[in-house]
Amino acid sequence: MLERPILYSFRRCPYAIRARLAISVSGQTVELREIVLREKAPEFLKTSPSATVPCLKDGENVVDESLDIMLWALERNDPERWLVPEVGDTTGMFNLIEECDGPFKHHLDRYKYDTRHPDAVREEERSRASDFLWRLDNRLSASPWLSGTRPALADFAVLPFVRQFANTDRTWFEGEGWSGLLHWLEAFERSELYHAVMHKWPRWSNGDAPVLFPEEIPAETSTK
Ligand SMILES: N[C@@H](CCC(=O)N[C@@H](CS)C(=O)NCC(=O)O)C(=O)O
Repeated sequence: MLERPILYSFRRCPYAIRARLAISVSGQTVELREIVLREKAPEFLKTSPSATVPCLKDGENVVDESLDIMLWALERNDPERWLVPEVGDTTGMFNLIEECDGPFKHHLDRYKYDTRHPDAVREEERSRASDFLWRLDNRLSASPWLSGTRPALADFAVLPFVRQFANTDRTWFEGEGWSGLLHWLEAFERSELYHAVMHKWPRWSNGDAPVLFPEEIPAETSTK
């Protein structure tokens, strides 16, 4: 019997969220194992070389980076054409994602977790992270999504991090005048896709019955 791919995940982790978004839209089904970061399951530690979530095990193949998991899913099936942006090209999307994962994430962590970084000045970190957000807002004032009228890979790779930034101080965020950015984030937070990937899963332990992701829709409701 063909083994189902296993996704080690953590509900609130923005990297894991983006992996789940791509898996969900691609129509792949995986076995989801919810990991508690302060007490990582030994099976997860044996699988993930970096000991970070998300980590996907597909047979003998281990995919340990969230962006690679997105590509793993979308290269199998990309019904909403996330890999084919309406405006620009994939290189442009990867450049934006690199900026998100690099400098933006660096300042986001130092803003959100400033007490863990004794040399960080919260407002300074927030302002540096905001440089990236101003640029996103600029693009999002011209079109509802980063690459035009429909969303693509860059939107879903970046949105979980912008959401984390926004939720650090939502009142401040909403007062910055980023109207394109705010609409973009709100459209994401209202979407069915977002809600489908933010389901609450119980912590996984070896021996538990497999939890499928996306959830199986019971046969009697799926035809309605
Ligand atoms: N580059 C990795 C980073 C993943 C990452 O850092 N995940 C965090 C959770 S949001 C993690 O697992 N940290 C390990 C820990 O807290 O022990 C990826 O894109 O998947």
